[in-house]
Amino acid sequence: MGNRHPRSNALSLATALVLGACAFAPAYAGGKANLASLEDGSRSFGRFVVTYRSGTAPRRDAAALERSLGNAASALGLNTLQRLRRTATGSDVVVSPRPLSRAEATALLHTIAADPNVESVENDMRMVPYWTPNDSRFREQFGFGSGAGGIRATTAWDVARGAGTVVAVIDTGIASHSDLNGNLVGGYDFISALSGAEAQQFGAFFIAADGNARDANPADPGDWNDNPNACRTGNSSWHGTHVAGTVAAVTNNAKGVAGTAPAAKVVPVRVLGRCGGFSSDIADAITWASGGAVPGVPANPNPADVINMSLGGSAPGACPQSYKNAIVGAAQRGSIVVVAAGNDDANASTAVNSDGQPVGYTMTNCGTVISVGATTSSGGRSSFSNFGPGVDIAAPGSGILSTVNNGLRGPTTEAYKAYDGTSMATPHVAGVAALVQSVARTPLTQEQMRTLLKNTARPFPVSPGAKPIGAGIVNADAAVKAAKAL
Ligand SMILES: [Ca+2]
Ligand SMILES: [Ca+2]
Ligand SMILES: [Ca+2]
Repeated sequence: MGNRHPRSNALSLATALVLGACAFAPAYAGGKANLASLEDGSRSFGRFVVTYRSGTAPRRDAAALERSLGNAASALGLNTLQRLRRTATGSDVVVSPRPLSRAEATALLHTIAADPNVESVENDMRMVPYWTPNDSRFREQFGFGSGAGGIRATTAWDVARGAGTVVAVIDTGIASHSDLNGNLVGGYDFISALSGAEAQQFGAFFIAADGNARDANPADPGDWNDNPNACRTGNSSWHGTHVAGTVAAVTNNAKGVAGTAPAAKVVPVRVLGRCGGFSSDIADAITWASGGAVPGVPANPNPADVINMSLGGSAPGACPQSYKNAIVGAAQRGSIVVVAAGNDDANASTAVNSDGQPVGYTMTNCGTVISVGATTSSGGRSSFSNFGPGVDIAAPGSGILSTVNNGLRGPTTEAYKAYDGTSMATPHVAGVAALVQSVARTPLTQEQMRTLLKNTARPFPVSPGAKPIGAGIVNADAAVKAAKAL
């Protein structure tokens, strides 16, 4: 029943065109040529649907059809137009021997339509799925939607899902989670042993908490601390598992959450343990994640297209030279480095250190990185988000639901929890960068990516006022479409 009305409309339109044919030949041809069918987002065309009038020779007879197509082809300088098959309703699907530009396709439609036997001809339009993942808690993930605070991922996913890309998450490691494990590949644990007086006071593996120094297993043993002499006490955070889930949780599995780049793979790189982690370990992790050589560590078989660093200094401080060097190397190897602006409601570019020097925050002050501020579900600046001229772009960072573990110390059962932080905003942008790289004809450089993400960002629905957090909220849909058009 659903097809009846459109079909009868099409038939009466065809009848009207046939009646007008003799007096107005050019208009007749143009009317039969459905030029609007070229507006399907394609950049080149090669597949068309021709419908010959019922009872005509090309409709009845393959040889006549071949002659008709051959005439049209030679008029345009093409060798041939090949008929693929006839549809159930009697139209013929034909293909050109090479991709045609829009102008060529337009000419072809006009030429074919000029044959009086032709009832209609159109581009075999490319349809796309309006894909919304079926994950049971997807409705709670405002960050992916098209509301005031959303990054428009739901529409971007009709164009790109990050297939073929790798995102390294340099963080606390990873807890096993059935809504994440399927998208993990490789990984490494870069947390070194303590030495000297620290080792004597706390134990050599106090930070590592997994009983050894660097090793090939990036599993997160928990980063709880109950020693107030070491750092603030608290339960395990499962921070890396949360961040990784926002990048690429297993999506459309009717369970839990979706990820920003559902078809990307995540390499978990462990650098943060109990009370944090050393810059020297983190610098090596950046080098390794991007495919560079680190002495004593096997090469990363999955070099990162994008590196997510939801970490930074706990107070203003100059960027360590080891980071700058590692980041320059990572960029040269083609990894896009995305970092968190920080959660101190401070200027990430000019905040002063204990000596009164305006040094800003590490990682924002580390050169070519893309720095991410946080926004709420209504698109306003999250009250904790660092800000300033070094912050490039913003993404959802308040109330972000993702994968974690229930363990207060070591891992127990898997769970989902909502966290706040620029740490949660950053993987949205890293995920969008993966979406972009998955459709770009040539992978974008760090600077090209920054420019594209900023140019396509959505203006803030709520102005951040005197605390700027970049060009706008990252717009996955606009970014992937711009990348495809490059
Ligand atoms: Ca270890
Ligand atoms: Ca380990
Ligand atoms: Ca899921």
